[in-house]
Amino acid sequence: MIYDEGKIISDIRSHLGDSRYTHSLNVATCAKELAVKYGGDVDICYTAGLLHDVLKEQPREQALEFFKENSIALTELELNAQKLWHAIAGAAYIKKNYPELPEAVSDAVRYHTTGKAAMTLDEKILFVADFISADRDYPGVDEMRVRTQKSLESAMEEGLRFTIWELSEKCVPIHPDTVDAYNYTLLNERK
Ligand code: DGI
Ligand code: FE
Ligand code: FE
Repeated sequence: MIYDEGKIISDIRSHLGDSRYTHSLNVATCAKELAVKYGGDVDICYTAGLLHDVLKEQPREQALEFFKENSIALTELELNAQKLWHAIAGAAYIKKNYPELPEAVSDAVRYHTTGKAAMTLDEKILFVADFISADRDYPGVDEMRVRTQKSLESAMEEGLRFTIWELSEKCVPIHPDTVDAYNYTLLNERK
């Protein structure tokens, strides 16, 4: 890998507990495999996989402070959806602490939770790898793995449907990027 893997791994190790650290390594490995299969950028996908959840365990007050310091304005929905914060903060953290990395890495991290319309290949790869990494064992993960072998878009469509369904069941607000991502796959990427 062309980036400083040792620095990145010690950085995520210091930010994350054991299971989320293992998850990050698994997502990176999976993203690398998908990059090989689908012609994505192996280094970008692997690096984004390592870093994608780097700020997932940041305490609430610290995250709010980070947004303030970096002049990041959250929408009302985002302020009320703490699960989305680590993608927004994580992307800004990467830009700040790893200026040597291509923007494609922070972009993939930025959209790994919600998705968005018209994602790049590397963004899709991270999004799907996060659903099917070796540590995932939710009901339906096998179907997601089968779909991933068929096409990334088929897996994205199913993943987004699952997320929207689950959030609706729990009366949790759905981010516009999540809805846009779902509609875009249905309207433009159905094969
Ligand atoms: O960080 P991970 O757990 O590996 O996975 P992730 O970054 O995909 O986060 C999943 C969580 O994010 C899950 O609890 C659902 C939540 N989420 C995903 N899309 C949306 C969302 N939450 C809200 N409120 N709105 C969304 O559109
Ligand atoms: Fe995440
Ligand atoms: Fe993750």
